[in-house]
Amino acid sequence: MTLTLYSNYVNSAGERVRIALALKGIDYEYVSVGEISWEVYERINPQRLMPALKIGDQIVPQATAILEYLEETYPKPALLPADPVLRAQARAFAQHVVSEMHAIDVIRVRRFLHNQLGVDQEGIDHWQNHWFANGFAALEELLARRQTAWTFCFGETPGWADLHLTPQVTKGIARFNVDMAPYPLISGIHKACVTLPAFIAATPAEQPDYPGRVIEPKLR
Ligand SMILES: N[C@@H](CCC(=O)N[C@@H](CS)C(=O)NCC(=O)O)C(=O)O
Repeated sequence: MTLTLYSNYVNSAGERVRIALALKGIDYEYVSVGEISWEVYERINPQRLMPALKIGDQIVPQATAILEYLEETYPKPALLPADPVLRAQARAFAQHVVSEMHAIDVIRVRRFLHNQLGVDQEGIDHWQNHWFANGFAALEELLARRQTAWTFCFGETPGWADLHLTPQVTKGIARFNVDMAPYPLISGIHKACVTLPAFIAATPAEQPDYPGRVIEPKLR
């Protein structure tokens, strides 16, 4: 089955999928939404969010749904732990990144705050910092309560939770000046992940549409 990933270099939800594809060694075609235009992309993915995966002639939006598909269809190497409780904990950890952090810090939310509700840049920064700190504090505590201090979130090999955590941490440090000092467990796992080939291959700088530096989307 031919797989086509619609994403762009800076798309952190897409980066999760790119890491999974690389960890599983799956071939796919990369299509930059910036290059085909949003008008064209909207016809492909009515949710109008990146990423989306085209499987044959079918489209699947939402990174989590795509990751579930990949895990079910390409089970080796498994990204979720074998133990059912650890699996649930890995999913819960990932869901915290997706729903309680990323969904709140995306550009369309910041644009709405700024353009519709009149929040100034200082207020936007406050919003951003609050949700990054709130999210990372909860994730750090989840890691601290693990029964085993694994190298990665829930095992000795990188998986589901790590591929959610790493792009969020990288983005927090590089683009939002998040101070990671209060989160030593997260920082240790992030450090272990960013040196791995699958994680490097998924970074913004390795994508064909990378313009040489990350260009921050404008609020207005
Ligand atoms: N819940 C979605 C979120 C996708 C999402 O928000 N993607 C961002 C980029 S990281 C996007 O498409 N932003 C375009 C916009 O906000 O207009 C997922 O996990 O796939």
